[in-house]
Amino acid sequence: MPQKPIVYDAPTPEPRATTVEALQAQILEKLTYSIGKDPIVARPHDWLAATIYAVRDRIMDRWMESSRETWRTSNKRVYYLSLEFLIGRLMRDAMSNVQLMEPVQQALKNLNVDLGDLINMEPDAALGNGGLGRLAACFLESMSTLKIPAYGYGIRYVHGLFRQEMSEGWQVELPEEWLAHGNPWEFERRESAYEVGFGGHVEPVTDPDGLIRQEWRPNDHLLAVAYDTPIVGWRGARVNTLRLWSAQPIDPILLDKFNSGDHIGALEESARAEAITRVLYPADSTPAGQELRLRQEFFFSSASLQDIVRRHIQQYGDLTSLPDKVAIQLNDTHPAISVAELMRILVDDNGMKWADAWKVTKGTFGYTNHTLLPEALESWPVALLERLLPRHMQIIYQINADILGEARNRAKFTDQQIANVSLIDEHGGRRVRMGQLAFVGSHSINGVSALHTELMKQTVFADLHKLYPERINNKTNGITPRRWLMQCNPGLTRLISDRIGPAFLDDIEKLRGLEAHADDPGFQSQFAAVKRANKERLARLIKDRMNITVSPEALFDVQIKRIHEYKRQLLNIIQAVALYDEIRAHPERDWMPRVKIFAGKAAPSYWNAKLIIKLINDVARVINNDPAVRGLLKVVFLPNYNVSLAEVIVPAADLSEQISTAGMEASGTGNMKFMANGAITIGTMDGANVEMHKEVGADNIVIFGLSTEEVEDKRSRNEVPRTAIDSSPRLSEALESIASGVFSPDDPHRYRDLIGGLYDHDWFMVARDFDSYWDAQMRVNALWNNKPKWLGMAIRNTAAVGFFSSDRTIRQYAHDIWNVPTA
Ligand code: B1H
Repeated sequence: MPQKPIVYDAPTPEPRATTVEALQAQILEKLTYSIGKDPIVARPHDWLAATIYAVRDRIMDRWMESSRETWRTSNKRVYYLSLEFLIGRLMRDAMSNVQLMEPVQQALKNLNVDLGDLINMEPDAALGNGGLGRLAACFLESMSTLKIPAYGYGIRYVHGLFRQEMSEGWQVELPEEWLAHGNPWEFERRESAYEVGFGGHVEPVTDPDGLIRQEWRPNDHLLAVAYDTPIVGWRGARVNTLRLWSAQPIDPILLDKFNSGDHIGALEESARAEAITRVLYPADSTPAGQELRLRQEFFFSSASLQDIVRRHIQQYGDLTSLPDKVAIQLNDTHPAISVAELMRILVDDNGMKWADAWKVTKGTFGYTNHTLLPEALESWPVALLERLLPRHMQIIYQINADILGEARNRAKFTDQQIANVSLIDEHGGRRVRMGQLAFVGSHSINGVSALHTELMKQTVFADLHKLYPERINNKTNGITPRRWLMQCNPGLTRLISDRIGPAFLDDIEKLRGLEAHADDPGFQSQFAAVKRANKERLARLIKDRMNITVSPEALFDVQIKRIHEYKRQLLNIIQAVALYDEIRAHPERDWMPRVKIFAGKAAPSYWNAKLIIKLINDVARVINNDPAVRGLLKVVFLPNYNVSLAEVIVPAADLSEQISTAGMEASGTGNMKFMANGAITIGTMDGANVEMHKEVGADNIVIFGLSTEEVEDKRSRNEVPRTAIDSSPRLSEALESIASGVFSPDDPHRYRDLIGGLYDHDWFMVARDFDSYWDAQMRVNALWNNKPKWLGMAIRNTAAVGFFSSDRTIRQYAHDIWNVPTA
C-alpha cells in the first residue's frame, strides 16, 4: 500500500506547561484518567506511573519535533545495534535532562508524595550484563545530547539480568521482573511489525527478465513487534528512539489443533516464538553457544534491518544511497549476522549486483570489538547456521571466497595468513567466525581503549589488519556525566558549580578549572563534606541491607563489577586476608580503618566466579566478627549489583579497584565513573586505566603490577608461579589459611582447588602481582593518612575526567566513522 506523503506543517498540540501547578494538576489527571485510580486509594506504584506519564508528555513534543526534523532535513541517521542496553532507571534521568526535577518534586510534595520514594520504586531496565550494555545506554544519551538522529535497536527481554540473592554466601539466581507493573515508558507499535524467518531452503528463481536469483523460503516464521522508548538528551537537546523488538507468533493460537482437542499444542507456536525474547543471556564476556542465542541475534538483526531499509526507501526511493544516509554500528559481534542479512536484502530482495551490494554493505556498517579473550569470540557451527539460515550460509561462503581471493592475489598471503583471515575456522568442526565476518563487512573496526586497539592489531585481527590496514581505529569508551556525576552526585555537582560556575554542565572539559582549587583547604573541606554525606548514605544502606555497621570515617575501598577471574576480585580478597593477618600480628601499628566493599554478579554457569563470591562472604564473616580486628577492617559483599546500586556506591567511594590482569580488560567504564566522583584509582596498566593515568597524571593514581608485555612473556615461557609465592611470606600465609579452611570450617577443602590453581598455572597472575598490589595498598594507606594530599588527588581526578565523557567518544564516532555532524 503506498504511504501517504508526509505533511511537515501538520497541526500539533500545545506543548505541556512545566509549572508546579500544571504538573500537579496533570499528575492527578493521569492518576485518574489514565490509570483509573482515585487519589485517595492510589498506591505508590500508581503515583509513580502517573508521574512518569506527566514527565513523558513533556518529552513527547521534543520527540516528534526531533523526528520531523530528520525527515525534513534528510540528515543521515545512525543506528546502534546492540543485544544489550543496560539503562537502569529512566525517570530521574529524563526529569533531570529536561530540568523538571524541582517542579515535579514540589508538585508531588503538594500531593503529599515524596519524589525520592517514587524514584527508588522504579525498576531498573537491566537489559544488559555489564560494561557493554551500559556503554550502549550512555551512548544513546550522548547521541541525543549531541543532536544526532539516532536509533538504538535491541531486544525487549521480558526478563532482564537475573536478580542475585545470597544463600549462606552463595549466589542464587532469581528471575528479574521489570515489567511486572507494566512499563509506562514504552509505546507498542503494532504497525511496525516484521516477519522474521528461520530454516527452510533456498530456491533459484528466474525473473521475468531472465536473471536467476536465489530466494530463501523459510519454513518457520514469527513476528517482531516494535516497542519504542524515548531517550532524551541533556537540556532536551533532542529525543531519540530506543526500539526494542518483541517476538510474537504469527498465529497466536492454532485453531485446528485447539478444535481437535489439543489445547496445549494449540499454544505451542506462541510459546516457541515468545521464547526468543523471553530472557537475556547472563554471560558477560563469554558467549552462550546455544541455538536460542543465535535465534535472538538473527531475530533482532533482521527486524532492525527491515525497519531501516523500509524507512530509507520510503524517504529516498532506492538503496544505493544507503551509506550516505545510514550508518549502522554493530555493538560487538552479536549483530554480525546483519552483514549477511543486508547482502541478502540487497541482492535477493532488491536485485542489486553482488559487487554493488558489497560496497553498500561495507559503506554502511561499522563494528566495535569489546574483548579479545579467546573464549569470548563468537563462532557458530556451520551446520547450525546452514539449518537455521541456509541462505546466509551461502552468502557467507561467497563473501569468504572473495576475501580469500583478495588475500591470495593482492596481498600474497601465506596459507597460514589465509587461514587466519578466513571466515571459517577449520579447527575441530567448521565454524563461522563472527568477528571476521563483522570485520570484512565494515569500513571501520574499532577498539574501546588505546591499549585494546593496539592489541587488536597485534593479535586476533593481525592478518585482517595487514589486508585492510586503514580500517582499525580507536574509540576510547566514555560515560555520560549526566547520570554518573550530576544525577548520582548532586552534592558534588552543586559544589563544583559554586566554585567554578555551571559551564561544566554543558562542557565537561571545563572541570579542568577545578585543578586550581585542588589544594585550597576551604575547597578540600567542602569536597570532604560532600564525600562524607555520600558515605553516610551508603553506610545506612549497608546497615539496612546487611546489618553490618561501617564507619563513614573509614576508607571505602570499592570493587564493583561482574565477577570474573581476569578482573581479579580474588587478588583483592587475598589482600584482605593478608591485612587481617597483619593487623592481628601488629596491633600496635597505626592502622587506619578500611571497609572493602564488593558487589557483582557471576554468570550462573561460571563455577570459579561463584566460588569467589562465596569466598568473599566467608572472609567477611570471619573478619567482621573477630574482636581482634577492632573494626579496623570490614568486608561487605552487597547483593544484586545493578545500575541503581552503583549510583549509590560510586559517589561514596574513596578508592576504586581496577585491578585486572594487564591486557585483559578491553577498557572498563566503572573506572571512569569513580574518577568523576573523586575516588582515587588503584589499578593496573590495563584498558582505559592507561589513559586515565595519562589524563590525571602519575601522581594522582596508584599503579601497580605486571605490564601487558610482562604478562605475555611469563605466559609464553610457561613460567611457574611457585617462586613468587615462596618468596612472599605474606602471600603464602594468606593462601595457606584460605586453602586449609580457616574461612570455611564447615567445608575445609572448599577453596583447595581455587587456591591450588594459583600454584600450578596462575593464568591471571594473581600470585605474581600480589606483592606489587600489597605495596600499592600500603601507598594508599600513607596517602590516606595525609588528608590534604588525598583530597588534592581526589579533586584532580574529578578535574581530569572530561576526556572520559561519552560525549567525546560519540563525537569521535560521529566524525571518524559515521560521518554525521554533532552539536
Ligand atoms: C565486554 C563483553 C561481552 N566485552 C559477550 N565483551 C557477551 C561479551 O553475552 N555475551 O555474549 C556479553 C558481553 N563485554 C566489556 O565491554 C569489556 O569487558 C569492558 O572492558 C568494556 O569496558 C565494555 C565496554 O566496551
